[in-house]
Formats: sequence, structure tokens, C-alpha cells
Amino acid sequence: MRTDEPHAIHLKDYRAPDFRVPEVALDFFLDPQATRVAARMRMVRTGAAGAPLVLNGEALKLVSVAIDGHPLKPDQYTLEPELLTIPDVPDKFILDVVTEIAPADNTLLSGLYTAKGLFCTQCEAEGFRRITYFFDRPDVLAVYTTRIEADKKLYPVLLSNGNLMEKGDLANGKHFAVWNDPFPKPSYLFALVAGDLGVLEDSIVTMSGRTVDLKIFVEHGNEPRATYAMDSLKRAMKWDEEAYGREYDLDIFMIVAVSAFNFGAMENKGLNIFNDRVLLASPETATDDDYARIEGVVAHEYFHNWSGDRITCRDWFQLSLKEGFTVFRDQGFSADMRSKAVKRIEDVRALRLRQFQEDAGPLAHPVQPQSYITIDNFYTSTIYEKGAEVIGMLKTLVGDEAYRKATDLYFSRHDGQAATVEDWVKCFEDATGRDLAQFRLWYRQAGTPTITASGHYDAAKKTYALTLAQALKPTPGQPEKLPMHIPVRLGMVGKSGRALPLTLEGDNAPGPEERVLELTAPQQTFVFTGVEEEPLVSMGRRFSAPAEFRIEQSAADRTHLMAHDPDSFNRWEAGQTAARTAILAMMKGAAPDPLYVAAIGPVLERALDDMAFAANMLSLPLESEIAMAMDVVDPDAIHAARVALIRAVAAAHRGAFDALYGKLSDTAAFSPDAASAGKRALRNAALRFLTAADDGAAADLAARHYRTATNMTDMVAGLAALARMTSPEADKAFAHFHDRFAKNALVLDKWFGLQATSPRADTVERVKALMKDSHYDLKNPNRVRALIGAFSGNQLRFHAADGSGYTLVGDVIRQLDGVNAMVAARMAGAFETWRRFDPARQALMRAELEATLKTPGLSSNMFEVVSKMLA
Ligand code: B3K
Ligand code: ZN
Repeated sequence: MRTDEPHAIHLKDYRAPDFRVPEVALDFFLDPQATRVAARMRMVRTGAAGAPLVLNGEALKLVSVAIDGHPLKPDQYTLEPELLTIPDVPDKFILDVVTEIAPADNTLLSGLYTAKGLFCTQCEAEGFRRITYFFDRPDVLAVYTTRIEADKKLYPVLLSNGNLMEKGDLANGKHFAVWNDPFPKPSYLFALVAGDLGVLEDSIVTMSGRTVDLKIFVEHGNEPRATYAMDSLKRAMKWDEEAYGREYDLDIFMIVAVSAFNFGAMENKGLNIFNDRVLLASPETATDDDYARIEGVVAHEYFHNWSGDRITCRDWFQLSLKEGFTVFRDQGFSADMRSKAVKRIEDVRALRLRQFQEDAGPLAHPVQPQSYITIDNFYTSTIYEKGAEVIGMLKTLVGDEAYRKATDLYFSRHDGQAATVEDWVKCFEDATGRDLAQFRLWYRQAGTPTITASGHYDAAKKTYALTLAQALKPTPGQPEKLPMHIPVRLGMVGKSGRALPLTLEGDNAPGPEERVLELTAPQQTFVFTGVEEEPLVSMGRRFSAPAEFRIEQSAADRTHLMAHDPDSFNRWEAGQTAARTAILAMMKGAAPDPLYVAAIGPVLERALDDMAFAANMLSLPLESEIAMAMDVVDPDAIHAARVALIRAVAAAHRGAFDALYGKLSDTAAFSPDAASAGKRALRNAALRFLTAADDGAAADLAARHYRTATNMTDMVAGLAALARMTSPEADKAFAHFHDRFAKNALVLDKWFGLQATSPRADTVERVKALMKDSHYDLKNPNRVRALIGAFSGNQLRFHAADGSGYTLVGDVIRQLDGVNAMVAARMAGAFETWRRFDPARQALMRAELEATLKTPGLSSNMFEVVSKMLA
């Protein structure tokens, strides 16, 4: 057990820094084992006279420190493991610090590290302090000049933020480059890359007519696999000009792809660094989902240039200010590039899967947390995805035009600043004149509100009274909750299938067919008049709030909405609710709901009208989504019932699935566009049902699908079907895939992942065997996530009743903690739902968590998540 319990940092303790640092000059002498960093910083006191200079530093060897050119003697400063304190400093001075670091030993992948012969940095949130001593906090903004010196043969490419000022050759086979970034930025946006890389080049002319060079650096030979990212970047740059009036500001924008990275990508000013998983794509190696993710992440990081870089966060409690907003921006971009309805469905699905789960468990926290031990643990779905939902609600409440006015105001008012969530909301109040006091609760209160609707139709008066009630359960540290300000978008559908006008009592003209009600009290009744027939309420259209919408509806009502709701999102939602209800009933012994099974008929008949949407209509709620609806989760029963419902649908519509599959089986050349991807998604959805029996015939079809595939999407669909089966066909296909892609790490990750997510009874054993595969590597986060991360998302097998899944993951996270604590702590999230299972499983999971907490030398990252889960 840790004795030095790490202490928490609280928002209420925020204090402005005592010094400004207008300029920083960094001089890097690169060497994998001993890199020397000479930092020169101009310091100006802004706080209390006489306050000491206290700088962050971690895993550094201090070589020398000097003030205004005078080296300090050891008694003039104190050095602690994570701080350098100089008690006596003037009000204005130049500080020179020389440190030495060992990038090759940096398995945490935070600060400066090497991977496959490449130097690269990751400084968000607190990695810069692993490079030199500094005010490693987001409210200290400096102009950086970076000089890099390195061996020319090994590291021909030398990059940092901003514009290239100078480069040249030096003696001993060395060379150098000098970069200057004129935009003041916090240290977390600093970046450096050095290595032998290929480059894909392009350029774009911005809205004011400036030409910007675009460069994507990749391993030699991978240049063609960066063309989709380049294309996405150009579209994103244009979109941000049109949708938000944001123009790019430097003369060059660069992206570098690296193979060892703790998460997706990083928005360093002018030099984004990407996990190659979200950058490289070709039809032979990437699925349609990969393409969509690349488009989204390239846009996300680019959009940060304004929402994050030009305007950054005052402190890490404001993280959602940049992350929630930037997610909202990238979601809008992807929706415009693809289908709005399908994008919304995917986003809501992801939100429910991760964020609702987080909100319902021991790690629940508000969009603006009040305290943390390790900020790395707070790059969560709540900060990102719920943060984006909060912005979506603001837009819904104020309308599109006022939204743009507010964001324009935000960008002009706070450009160059480190801002707060409060600054952001204030811009909405100032731009629209609305009072958002109650709305601010969305930032402060954790938990997913429930909105329960009940209606009363008065046939004689032709009125419909709709009562909406909101409730929010306690979450850790927040026993009492206040009522929220919730936009509820809705429509009413008649039994005939027509949309009914929504005229509220007191309106002087017939109302529209859709409107947004503002729920602000614990309970409110809205009376609609002129309602010609008893309506079915279509509530929470397009998911107008990150809430759980509840309304008493029969299976017949749901299947009616599934077919007739004019809002396609809610047609999908009705289908999901119907399927979930059916599966829950089947777990109690009911037969598959014949109404739901029949309702798939019309979906198939209309499938070709919007294929991507139809594919979503055909995809049943995931096992973990069904678990969310249970008080005590029974993973085996959920799996069995879900499979039984799929089989019932498959049996009832065999002919239609066959016909659809055949019709979509042409061999047009691959194109990653949304329409082509939708077609593949629909065909692969049909394959899921056509192979539902998991028997010999199913294996033959899946194997044929795999063998005849001309792109990775179809190969993976075939392989995913085979992964469910124990058959020679499956073994053959997996062996073939392995041999064909053994040299391609990203594709091999799929091979690991598909086996880890299999429902087969021997999955735990197979995962253990795969951990001994020569390609498995605890030091590579992508590989660990592909195998262990995927396995812990396999509800059926991770939660195996004998506890074998828990031990497997428990052992890995404890071992990984010593290698890469950030990734390990994130992976420990697998145990987050432990209290929602039966007592036997709870005890097994608890034992893993307790064993973890007792591990000697446990990181504070892991300590924080595990102790909170056990609290
Ligand atoms: N801002 C980074 C995330 C950094 C995570 C640090 N633990 C990527 C992004 O959200 O765009
Ligand atoms: Zn981001």
C-alpha cells in the first residue's frame, strides 16, 4: 500500500502565477541516452514582491542553473524530486537552465521520447516538465524559439512549432534547425520531432488569400497512406473558415505520424503529432471506420488551433473548454461531410457506451471537475463527449445564428488568452441576452439526468397535456442535486403516421411540427391544443440533451415510431428501445418480440434509400448497453438473449437479407466516401444476420466473404463473423490474415482485437497465448489496447464467472503501471462497473482492485482511479 498518499489539487485553490515568461529559447542536443536541453527564459514578476521562483521538473538531471548569466551555487536553490525553488530572484531576469534527459528510457511516452528511431514529444498535460524546469501550467504563455542539433544521417528531419528560421550543417556529421513560433503558447503545446521521415506535401490558400504549406511526415514508404489525412485536413481548414470564420495563422502546418503514442493525437501549435492509427489509411489496410476516424481526428486536432491554441485553458479544470468545444466542432464537420443522422447516431451510441457508464459509476465527475490527483486521468468521456453535448444544448437553446454570434465573440474577446468555462458561458449571455445561470449546472453537476414524460389526451377538448419530470441521482461527492435547464426537442406523431402540429396553450397561431421545450423545474406540464388525434410523443429528438428520456410506450407504439417518426434519429432510437426491451424480456423467458421482428421487414424494404442509416437500424444495442438497463448485470444471459433475437430476425427475413446481400455485392473500385461506406456497412450488416446460426454454412459464407473481399472493411466483417465460430474455416482465415499482414502493425492490431472480442469459450486462453506472441509488446500502447483493451470490452468473456478474465486484465494493468502509468490507469477503467454485477463477480473484481492498490511503487495515476473505484 502507498504510504505517501498523493494529494489532490482543487479548483478553488487556483492562484495566478507569480511570473510571466514572455520568451523561451530552447537548445536541444539530441542523443537517445543523454539529450542536453539548454533553456533560456525571460522572467518578469507579476505577483507578490519577494516571492520565490518555483518551477516544475520531473525525471530531470539538472546540469546548471544561472540568473542573468551568473551560475547559482547549490545553496542558492533547492531541488526536490518535482520542484526547483530559487528563493531569491530579481523582478526581471534571464534564467538559464541546462538539463539532461534520457529519451530512450522514457516508456511513459510523456515529455521527449524515442520510438523506432524517432525523437518525439508529448507535453500535454504535464510532459514539458520532463524536458526542463518550467512553469508547466497552461496559464503561462510564451513565445518559443527552438534550436535542434542532431546527427544528420540518423535525423535528417528536425521539426518544432512555428516557422523555420534557419538550418545548416555542422561539424561531425551534425546539423541544426531553428524554429520560431510567434504565437504565445503554454508549455503543453510545445513539440519537437527529429528523425528520418518521408513527407507528403500540399498547400492551401486561406480565406484571406495566404498560401499555407501543408506537410505530413510519415515513415518512408507510407506517404501514399497519408493522402486521405491530407484531403481531410484541407476540407477541415475550409470548413472552419465557413462554419466558424476561423483562418489558419502560420505559414506552415505540419503533422507527424508516430507508432508509439499514448492516445489519438496532439494539437501542438503548427506541429500536430498523431498516433499513426488515426492517420494512415489505404483500402487494403483501413476499414471505413478507420477512414471516418482519421477524418474526424485530423479535423479535431486542426480545429484546436483556435479552440485550444489561440485560446487555451487557464487551468486543467477548464479542460472541457477546449476539448468539449473541439469535439463539438469535429462532430459538426463530420456530420457535414457525411450523414447528419448517422453521425448523430454514432455519437450518441459512443456517449451512452462510455460517458453514461462513467456517470453511473465511482469515477463520475462533472464536465468541470472540482479536484483531481492526476490530470491525465481526466481526459475522459465526460470532459470530451458530455462537454460537447453541453455545447450542443447551448446551440439548441439559442439557435444557430446566435450560436455563431457567441462563438465569434468568444474568439475575438479571448484570443491570446488562457480562458475559463465561465468566460465561455458569459460570451453566450452577452451575445444573446439570455440568463444562463441555471444552465451552468451542466458544468458543475455530474450524473445523467432522467426525464420522465407522461401525457394525457383529452379527446373532447383536443388537448394533450405533457408532463415532464427530471431527476438526477447522487454521484460521488454530490449527494444533492439541483434541477437543470434541459432542452427537450420533440414532435408528435398520429396513429395514422402523420406529424401533428405542436401548438402550445396561449400560442396565437398553429405551431410547428417540432419544437424545443425548456425544462427548468423538477416537473412541468405543457398543454398542447388542437390535437386532432391521440398522439405518440417522439421525445428527445436528435438527442437534445445528454439525458435518459423515458416515456411509457407499448411495443406497438415503438414499432410505429420506428416506421413513421419523421425524425430519423428517433426512428433509430425507437428501434433500439424496442430491441432492448425485447432482449430484457427474453432474459426473463419471453419469446422474441414478434412486433420487433416484424418491424425489421419495412427497414429492409427501404434499406437502399439510405444504406448507412439502414445499417444502423439493423444493429442491435450492444451487450454493454443492455447491461446499463439492468440492476444486476448478467453477462451470460444478455449474450444469449441478444444472439437469440438476432437469430429470430435472421430466420424471419432470410430471403430479404439474402436478396440485399446479393444486390450489394458488386465490385466497384474502392472509394472511402460516405455513400460507398454506407453500402459496405449495409452489406456487412446483412452478413451478420446471414451468418447468425454460427454453423457450417455460416462459416462457409463468412469465409467466402473474407476471401473475396477487395478492401479491409469487408475482410474484417468476414473475419468478425468467423471469430464467433470454432471452425477450421475460422482458423484458416485468421492464419492467412496474420501472415499477410505480419509486417503491418496497424492491421495486425485488428487481428489481435478480433480474437480478443470473440464470444468463444476459449477466449481467455487465446488472449493469454496471444500475449506470448512475438508481436505482443507491453511498451506499445496500440498493441496493448488492441489486445487487452479490446478484451476488457468483451463483456461476456471479461466477466467470465470464474474470474479468469479479471485476473488476466488485473495482472496486465499492474505490470503496465510500471511501464506506462497513463495507459495502465486508463485500462483499469475496465473495473469501473464492478458494483453492478452479482456478489461473486463483485468479490473477484474487488480482489483485483485491492491487489492493485497494494502493488509496491504504484503510480499516482493508478492510485487515483483504483482508490476511487473502491471508495
Ligand atoms: N489534447 C490531446 C489529449 C492529450 C491527453 C493528455 N493525457 C488530444 C486531443 O484531445 O486533441
Ligand atoms: Zn482535443
